[in-house]
Formats: sequence, structure tokens, C-alpha cells
Amino acid sequence: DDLKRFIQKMPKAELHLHIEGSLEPELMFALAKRNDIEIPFATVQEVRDAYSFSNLQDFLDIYYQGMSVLLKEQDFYDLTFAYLTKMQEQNVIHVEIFFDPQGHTDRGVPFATVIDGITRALDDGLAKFGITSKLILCFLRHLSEDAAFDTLAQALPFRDRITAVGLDSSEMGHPPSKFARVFEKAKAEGFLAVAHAGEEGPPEYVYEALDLLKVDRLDHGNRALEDTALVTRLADSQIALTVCPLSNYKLAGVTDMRAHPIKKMLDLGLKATVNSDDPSYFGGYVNENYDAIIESLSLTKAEILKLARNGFEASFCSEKEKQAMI
Ligand code: ES4
Ligand code: ZN
Repeated sequence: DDLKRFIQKMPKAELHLHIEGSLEPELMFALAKRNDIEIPFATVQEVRDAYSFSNLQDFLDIYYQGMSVLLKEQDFYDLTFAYLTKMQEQNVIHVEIFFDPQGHTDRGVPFATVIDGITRALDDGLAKFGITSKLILCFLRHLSEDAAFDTLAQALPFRDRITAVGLDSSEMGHPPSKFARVFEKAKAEGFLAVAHAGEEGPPEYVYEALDLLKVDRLDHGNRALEDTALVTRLADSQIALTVCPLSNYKLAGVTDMRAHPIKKMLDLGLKATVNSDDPSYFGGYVNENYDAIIESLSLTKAEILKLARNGFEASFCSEKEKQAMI
């Protein structure tokens, strides 16, 4: 209908996207064949049927298994270029994407192979589609502080291609405080910082992301709504939240998108944005995430525009670059 067409045509940014989570089953099969890797599925349908999760860890187990087909520089290129092709179809003109180097280096894939493939595709995405991009290196929080320090050291030779560091994977039991020293070092090296917080974890984890990691943006942040002082702080500071509606729906077992908090976030004056997280696993890219919330929350055109504008304003682009996009 009219609003869906409006969303399709509207220029958008995506700020919360795990590139390994954009691996579609078709490409997973093609890469498994190309690299002679066994996967425990016989058909694309079997893969899709396996994508039924009741919490974050359920999903992560299958997500780490899925990325095992990525071995060569060309694999990372193909993965990233497929995502950018999709973004061009959806009128997404700027992307800030996460990658999980430890998900690859721990399997013996060199850091350089991963980042070379991803950034070669990002360069082609700019040349062919005019899509601008930033790259965010995520530390896996279920692994040790030492492992994160080691990953940061491996990233330094490529620092000119990496804008920020982030924190993802299993949130419960792995609070931001575990990585305070790693983030301190990363910030001193000139990286911006983000962290997943309040996806499954309590408001305390959001405070830690702000106070100990000094994040420039919060990934998810849903559970911040449980703490009114925290809401006030987030509203006053206008720290952006990268909200992922379909992800929340698929992982939280929320059976009803009408209970999604993104409209409430806007009403509270929070700088919320709309993102896809792991589109292949959660059933939709950026436009499908917008479609899901307009249907269930009866958002107005003004609210949709606000969400899209927030995406550009909350990006890590320079003020000049932002002016050109908005
Ligand atoms: C993730 Cl949805 C989500 N949460 C935490 N870590 C992740 N890595 C990939 N997707
Ligand atoms: Zn995420």
C-alpha cells in the first residue's frame, strides 16, 4: 500500500547489521560446495526450517555454524556484495556493518582474508551503487578479555578501514565491564565505540556500556526502558539506539509485534533507528523491518521519517557527509 511504497522509496541508512548474519541459505550451500565443507542440511528449506529460535543463544549456535562456510577472501567478498546489492534494491544509501573476526580467526582464517574481502566489496558497493559505508569490528563477549586484546592488536594494521569497535554475542553473564580495558585501549587508538546492551541483559549493562565503555551509540537498548532515570539520560544525551524489530520478535519469542517498544521509544524522546541485525536469520532486511512496525504499531509518515532521519543523524559520518544525505 501507500506507506509501504513510501518506505521502499525513502533513502535509508542501516547501522546495525552483522555481515555474517546476511548469509542467505542459497549462498551458504554454494560456498559449502565451493570449499568442500559439510553442512548439516540437505536443502535450503531444511536450513530455513532450522531458523526457529527461542532466545539469543539458540540463534548464536546456528549463526556460528553458518559462518563456517566462509574461508577465502572471495567468500567474504561475495557475502558482502550480496548484502549491498540487496541494500541498493531497498534504497539504503549508507551502511555501518559489524564483522566478527574471532568467528573466523578461531577457525584458522587470517584476519587479513576477512577484512580484505569485506572491504573490497564495500569499495565496489560505493563504485557501482553509490552506497557509503563504515566498518565496525565486534569482539565476541563470550570469549576472554585477552582474546579481545589480541583481536584489537590484529586490527591495528587495518585501522584506516575500521571506524569503531563493538561488542556482541552472548550478553547474559558477559557484562560490558569485562571489556572496559579493551575499549579504553581501542578509544585511545582512535576508534569510536558501540556495544550490544539491553538486548537480553538488564539496565545495569546499559549503564556499564555508557560509563565504562563510553559508547557513542547503543545496539538494541530495549531493556533501558525498565529504568526511568536511564531513559531520561538517554533522551537528554540523544545517544542513539539501533533497534532491530524483527530480531527482537524472532529471539524474544514475542508473539506479537504490537508489543514492540519502538513507538514508545520515540514517544519518550529517544533517538531510535530501524535496523535488521541478521536479516537472513530473522526474515527481513531494512524495509521488512519498517513494514513490520508500521503494520503493528500504526506509525505515521512523520514517525517513519523521524526514524529514517535518526539513522543518518546517528551514523558515524561527518557533519558534511550527513548534510549531503538528509
Ligand atoms: C547477534 Cl542478534 C545478536 N545479538 C548479539 N550478538 C549477535 N551477533 C550476531 N547477531
Ligand atoms: Zn546485533
